[in-house]
Formats: sequence, structure tokens, C-alpha cells
Amino acid sequence: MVETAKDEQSIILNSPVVMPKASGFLWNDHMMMDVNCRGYAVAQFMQPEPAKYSYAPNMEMKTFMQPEQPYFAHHPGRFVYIKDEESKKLFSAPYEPVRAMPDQYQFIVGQHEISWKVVFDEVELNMSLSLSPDEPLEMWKVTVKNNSHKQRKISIYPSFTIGYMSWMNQAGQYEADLQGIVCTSITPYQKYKDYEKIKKLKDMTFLLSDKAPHSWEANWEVFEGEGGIHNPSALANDMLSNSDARYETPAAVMQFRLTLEAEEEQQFRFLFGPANNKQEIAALRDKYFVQTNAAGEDGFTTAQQAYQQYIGRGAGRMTIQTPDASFDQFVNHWLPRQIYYHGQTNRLTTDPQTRNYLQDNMGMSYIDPTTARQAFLTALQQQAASGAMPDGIILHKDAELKYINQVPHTDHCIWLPICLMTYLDETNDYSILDEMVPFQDDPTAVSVFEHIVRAMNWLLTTRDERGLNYIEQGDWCDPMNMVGYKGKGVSGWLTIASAYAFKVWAQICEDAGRADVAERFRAEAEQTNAIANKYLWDGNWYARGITDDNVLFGVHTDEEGKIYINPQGWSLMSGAADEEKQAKILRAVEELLETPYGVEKLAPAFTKMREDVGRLTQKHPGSAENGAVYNHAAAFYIFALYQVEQQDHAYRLLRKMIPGPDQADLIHRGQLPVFIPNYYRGAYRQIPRTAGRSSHLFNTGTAAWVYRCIIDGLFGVRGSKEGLSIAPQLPSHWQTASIHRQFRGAEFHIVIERHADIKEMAVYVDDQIIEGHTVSNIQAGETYNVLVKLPQ
Ligand code: CEZ
Repeated sequence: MVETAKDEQSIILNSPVVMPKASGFLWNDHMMMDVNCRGYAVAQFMQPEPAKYSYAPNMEMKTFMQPEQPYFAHHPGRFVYIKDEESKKLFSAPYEPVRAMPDQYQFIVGQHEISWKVVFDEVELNMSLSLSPDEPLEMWKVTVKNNSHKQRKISIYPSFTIGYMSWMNQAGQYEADLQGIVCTSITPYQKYKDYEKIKKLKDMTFLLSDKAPHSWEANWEVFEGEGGIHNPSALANDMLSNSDARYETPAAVMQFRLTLEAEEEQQFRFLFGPANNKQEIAALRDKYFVQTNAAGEDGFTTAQQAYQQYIGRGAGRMTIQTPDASFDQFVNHWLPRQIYYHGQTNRLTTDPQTRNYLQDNMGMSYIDPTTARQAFLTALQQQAASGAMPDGIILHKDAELKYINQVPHTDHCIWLPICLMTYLDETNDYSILDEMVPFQDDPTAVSVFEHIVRAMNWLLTTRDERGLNYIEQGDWCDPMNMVGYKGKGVSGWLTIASAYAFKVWAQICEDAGRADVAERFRAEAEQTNAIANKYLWDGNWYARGITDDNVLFGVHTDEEGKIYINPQGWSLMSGAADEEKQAKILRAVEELLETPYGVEKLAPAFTKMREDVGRLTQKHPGSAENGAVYNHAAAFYIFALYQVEQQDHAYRLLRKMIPGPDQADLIHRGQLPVFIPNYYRGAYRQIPRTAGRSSHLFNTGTAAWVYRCIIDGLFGVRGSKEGLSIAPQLPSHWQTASIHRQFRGAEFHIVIERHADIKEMAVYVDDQIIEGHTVSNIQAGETYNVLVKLPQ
């Protein structure tokens, strides 16, 4: 059902029905697009806030992409109806809206192109989608081929959803000079002051064709008629009616009547996207279809090549080879792509949550450290002189803090040293600590070093008399909004995470030659760990927090939400848990939270509102933060397992994050192994039927952490002040593995082998055994061949 292409660059699904939500995504700096195997699409572009150009048939509330996005017959999509003009049989590609089962079907998700191959009655249709590299624009290629031995007369009808554009004004018509359908609308508004903004919006949607159609339809009701979307009335006629839409739901349908000889094939190309005015559309037509370069290629062709390069810039800087080929395939091709998407687009928001922005740039440190460096500086410019970090980072001059960023969270400071550590590991660029940066509320620039000291101090002062960190209306967990809104509640996780942040910061201080500050924060870490042990240890695991009314929660006496994963993993990282506690935690997590799809975020999932915890408990049990296998939290736990050298546990959980490789698992999760979703349904012990289903959301901090787990943990090839330190933690059933890594301008080929005759790890560089386990004095441009021998 699901297979990998020979060149490993794409994943192929051979049925439109077994995994109906299977999807792939493409993006550029201005838009993202998620398309599923059946032809439904969710597309957004930035102007600067996210907007649509292909809408549902009803008024849509402004919202982000939904988990487990439900699709319905009139869901926005990109379809091609195919009619046999002799037999009058009707099909559609990729599968919707006609839902006729093709004789052959392939959904091919590639890195920079998503395509389909469908064959009906010996008519083969290939559809492929890529994006412009630098503007919000879909580029489609459709080829129709007669696979039979006789002449065929067919019509094809590309039908791209326009939908309900606006209650103020919407219309559509064919423009002959553009060879396209142009739909206009006005984004609804009420305040006259908004007019200045509204008039600049790209409120038009167009579908341009490189060939003139024989007929067209810009009016949805006329097109669909009484036949319905599965069998539109307009397709019963020889020609479409060339209607327009005048405050009627617009459509973008074109008809091409073809006579194809045996084996003959014809190609069509389309541009679909938003625009502000007709001149803009005319210019796009000219740029993509008319003008050619010296080599005779038009803009469409060169844009496709440029888009391939754009996506290629996100290729990983490491390639692994292990006994688990499907794991390698995912890590080598898809994981860095997902990290790059996050780092490059900031999840298509103009005010990313601070913790997301920092973690996404932790990931970007592996792929494009220059971008990451700038991001850390941008974030610190928005810090308050008190050390507090804002809830979101403003990335556009017209942006403001919206939605979740208006809810006060208290964890943002901890991410500074934690994410910066990866940047330093990769680059050794300690000069970033000396950069002078002002504060949001104080123009006096101080060093990045001083900024982070203030952030750490802020964590030390926003604590209660016991030394536990206030939570206000959230920490890492957004919907944990009612634990501390009265000002007293504290976060157990955040207290432990602060201890870890102090420990990491102490390490950075040490490496930066500031032993005095290092010592201070090492002591703070120790003390904070002691506080956690005094107030939060519940006998077998750590509690999640203490509410405004002084109720300890996330403990064995709770009926729901007894155990939360985050305090457990982070206590392994911070050092709060000694060996005895570690063993108890590992056992509890395995017993209460582990499932075939990974570890759950909490258990048992809440089935009713708990008013002193918050809206988290109102999410459906087993979905998102309410007990799903929330991969971001699961990745923290895996990272923690590597910190305490639990390599078998760590790898087992790492593997569970990626759908497959067996077909039953893929089908059950419903997702292709082309990204890690933000969650798989949990509540495995309560609702086993739905457990394991993918959320299909590709926005998640997980990707960066998984990459870090592989580099710092599994392969143990982490950068340090001195060079590349080697400490692999292969699962015990692996005899060998290798990694090719670009690091600080040098190439590393590292082979790891188990040997029965050795007792301790030995590291050889170019056949010379080295003292210690760090390859030091690395020269850019050099190649290093490293052999690591591990005991059995
Ligand atoms: O968003 C994520 C946030 O982007 O939830 C994480 C948090 O750490 C990330 O910063 C855990 O809460 O508001 C909600 O209830 C949503 O659940 C969002 O918080 C959540 C979505 O899953 C994003 O896709």
C-alpha cells in the first residue's frame, strides 16, 4: 500500500481509500499548502496575517489548521473531472469528487512536488503540484494520456475550489486576455479605519491556463446544478455554459475537449493563487507562461527548478545508516525538511509563541545556523529589562500578540539557554554571548550573556515562598490555564525545568570562561532540584503542580491525570531524580503512559472538566494535551532517557514516533511517514479503538528535538567547545551503524561497531586511536574517518 520510491526521495501510496487523510505539505516563505491523497487541500498565505484564497462553501471563521481535519464533499480541493465523450462515463482525479475507483492509483509525496497518477479506462492522468519559490502561487501540471490502441474523445475539466469568498462582495468571470477565471471579493470589515489595510489585500483568486479552454464555468450553482458535486449537471452538456458569478458562489472550472490518438499525450499547466488586482495577474501570466530565458525555458519551468533548490536548502547535514532502513529513510529525507519548514516560516505566524520560536531555531541551528543566530537576537530584543520574556515574538512591524499570546505563560525564559546550547554545540560561536542587545523597555544595550542571566534571575524571583515557580495561566502546556490564574498556583514541571535551564546555563558559562557565574547557577540548579524533591515527589513519580488552592495534582490519588510525562523526563535531565527515583519513574511511565504509538502526555485522560487545572481537561480524552501521545512531550522524554543512558528505552520510543514500517501500523495511524505529527491519539487504556490515529498536524516542536536526540543521544556525535565528542548510545540489538555528518565545515564519516573483544569504547580517527573521546582541533574542509568500537 505504502512504499518508498527507488531514489528514496518520495513516498508512494497506492490507494485513495485506505488512508483517506494521508497528506503531504509544501511551503515557501509566503504560504503553506497541505494536500491529501483524495485532492482536498488546505492552503494559507501571508499578507502579513494568514489568509485564504480557496474557501469552504460557507463562511469560515478564521482558524488554524485543525487536528484530524475533517474533509467533506465540498471541502476545498483541486480536482480534474474526466468525461469520455463517447461512453459519457465520468471520473475524477485524484479521486474526489466523483469517487470512481481508478484502475491504477498513486499518490506520490515528494520533497518539492506532490503528484498523482490515476488511470481510468485506459486514460491516464498525471497531476503534479509545486509552488513558486517566492510568491503565494500554486503551479500545476496535468498530463492526459490515451493508453489504449484506439482514438479517444474525452473532455477534461480542471475544477479548483473558490468557495464562499465574502458576504460583502464576491464574483467571478472568465477573462479572455488572461486565459483564466478571475474571482473577486472584499474581505468583510466594519471599521472605516480598516479600509487602508483591506484595500491592499489579495482578495482576488485566479486560475490561469497556458492553453485556451473550449468553455468555462465561473458560477458554482450553475456548474453543480441538480447533479451535485459527484455528478455536476453542467458535465452532461457538450460545453460548459460560460457563466459568470454575480454575488453568487464563484467557481473555477474549465473544459478542454481532446481527441487523443493511441498513446498520445497532452499537457496543460495552470497557475492558481491570490492577487490584489488584474495587472498583478497579467504580470504573473507573462512571467510564468510567456517570457523565456536564454535557454528557451519559460518562468514556469525555471520556477519549478528554483523551488526544488529552495526546498533543497533544508537538506539535513547528516546521513545515517542503521539496521532500520525505514528509520534511516525518514531521518535522512523528511525530518530535516520538517525542521527547515519550521525555521523558515515560523509556522506562518507573525507572532510565534516564544517557546516555539526558540525551539524551532534550536532545530535551525543544525541546518542554517545564521538564521538561528539572528532569531535568538530578535527574541532577546523583545525581552523586558526585568528578564521576563514575552509570550510571543513579533516578526512583522504590523503584527501584534494574538490568541494564545494574550494568555500569560511563565516558561519562556527556560528555553533561552536550552536552545542556545544546540547553537553553540553546532557552531562554537561563543561570540553571540558578547552581542550587545537592548531590551523591549530599555534602550540600553547589554550583552546576550547579561540578557540570559536576567532571564535566569527572573525564574528565580517568580517563585512562591517554597521556591516553586508560578504558573499563572500556562507553562509549556497552553491549555493548563486555571492552575494558577489567581496568582498562587505553581508548576512542578517548570520548577524542575528551571533547574535544568540553570544546569545548562552553568555549562555554557563554564565554556565561555565565566566560572563564577557557572558556579552560582550550578548551586541554583541543585537547590531547585532539592525543592522539587521536597514538594513534588509523590512516591513513584513527580507531581505536575500545586493549584491556587494548594492542591497537589498529577499524583497517585488523582482519579484522572494521575501522572504527567513532563515532570518525569525533565527530572532525569535536571538531575532531581537520583538512581532510585529514576528507576521508579521509568517503571511508572512504562506501565501507565507507554502505548504502541509512544508515551502519552498524561493518564488517565480527563473525561470531565477539572476547574483547578483548566481547559486542558475539556479537550476530548486522548486528543492533544489531554492524554494524547503528544510527540513534543514524548521527544523531551526520549531526550531525557539519553541523558541517563537508557538507550534501549530511548530507541524503542523514538521508533514509535514514526508511522510504519508495517502496513497495518501505517493504515491505523492514517499518516504517511513524511512528517512527525503533533500527536497520535492516546487514552490507549480508555479508548483503544481510536488510539494511534495521527493528528495530521505538521506544526510541532518535536522535529527539532528528535534531530537533537539522534545527534546528542543515539549517535552521540555532539559538538563541544573542544570539537566533536563521541558517545554513541546504540540500542543493544544493533551491531553496527554509521553516520556521515557535516560539522563546522568538516566532513565526518563515523562508523560504529560492536566488538566482543573490547571492554571500553575506543575511538580511532584515520586509524589512530585517540585519547579521550573528543575529536579536537577540527579543520574546516578536512574529512575525518572515525571508527568507534563499542563493547558487546
Ligand atoms: O499548540 C502547542 C503550542 O504551539 O501546544 C503546546 C505548546 O507547548 C506549544 O507552544 C503544548 O500545549 O491552545 C491549545 O489548546 C492548542 O493545543 C495549542 O496549544 C497547541 C496546538 O497543538 C498547536 O498545533
